[in-house]
Amino acid sequence: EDEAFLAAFKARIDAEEKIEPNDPMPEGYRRTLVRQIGQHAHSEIVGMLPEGNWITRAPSLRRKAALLAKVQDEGGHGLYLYSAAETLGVSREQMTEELLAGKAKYSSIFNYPTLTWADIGAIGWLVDGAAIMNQIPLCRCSYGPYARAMIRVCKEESFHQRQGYEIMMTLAKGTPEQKEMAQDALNRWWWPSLMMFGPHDTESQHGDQSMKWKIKRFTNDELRQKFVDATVPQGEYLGLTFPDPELKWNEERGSYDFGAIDWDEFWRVVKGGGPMNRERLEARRKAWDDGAWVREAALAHAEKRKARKEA
Ligand code: FAQ
Repeated sequence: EDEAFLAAFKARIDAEEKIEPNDPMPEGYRRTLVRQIGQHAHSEIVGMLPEGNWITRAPSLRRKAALLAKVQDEGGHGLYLYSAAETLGVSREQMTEELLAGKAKYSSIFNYPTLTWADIGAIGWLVDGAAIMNQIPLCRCSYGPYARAMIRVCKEESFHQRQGYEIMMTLAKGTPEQKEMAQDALNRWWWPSLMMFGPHDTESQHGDQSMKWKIKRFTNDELRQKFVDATVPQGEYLGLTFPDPELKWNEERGSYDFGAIDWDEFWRVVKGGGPMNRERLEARRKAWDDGAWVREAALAHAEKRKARKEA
């Protein structure tokens, strides 16, 4: 890639032009997007599992209908995202194979178990809340298909976040046992939610380049701080406490200070050692294997039609 090409590409990025699938782009830009969009797609699909675990046990028909719709939305998000990645010349098959081989990641958050109904509330409130904080800026990502996919995804995530907060509100205002369940879920999901934003900026391998390419608009630490600032008052409104003795409003910064994240836990989970990693990948592998006959049949059908047309 010669300097003139790279300078022309940078000028387009600096001018806030959207990059489209057939536009020339540096190989690193393409690779970064395939990695990020592919991992984002995998996260949506794997993210259906922890909540799917509670569909048959939702406490009322209304809760069940809402949860069913939410999990279905996540499947849809995964499909838009795989399609967005495919515009960069990678196939869904390749991406799935990389996931199953442990080469492509998915969000660390989905490797924690959903132990009680309150976890469904905490996931909607915190996990979708964190996802929105991260994804709203992605609506302005320099790559057109990813940015456009994010607009609809963010609208749906905002419904998800509200349904979660409403579950938390109902439990927090319920019996002492229900409030205790809500508190326990917050205790378990708080730190993993902060980890969703990725390593500190100083440790973020891709961060600087992705900011320059305007794939990312804010750094990992900036988004994490915005999330803490938005979420702590919501937790206080619920009458719940956060499992962080160092969490404190900092008047000078106009932000909350918070305690140190356990990065050993983060990397352990990212590298496959979380409580549910093995189960999540097994579920994906089983779905892939069980669907093999559908892929074969679709292919055979397409070939037959093609042969018929040519005859
Ligand atoms: N988990 O250099 P950076 C959802 C990896 S929301 C696992 O900072 P980057 C909705 C990272 O990939 C969740 N791995 O990386 C939903 C890289 O490894 P690599 C999905 C992580 O890309 C809600 C290495 O660490 N959202 O699904 C994590 O600049 C409820 C170094 O990190 C997205 O994917 C992590 N938490 O920044 C569904 C959003 N963090 O790839 C169901 C799009 C970092 O070199 C229920 N992605 N790593 O092998 C992004 O914004 C970025 O990719 C970041 C990471 C911010 C996640």
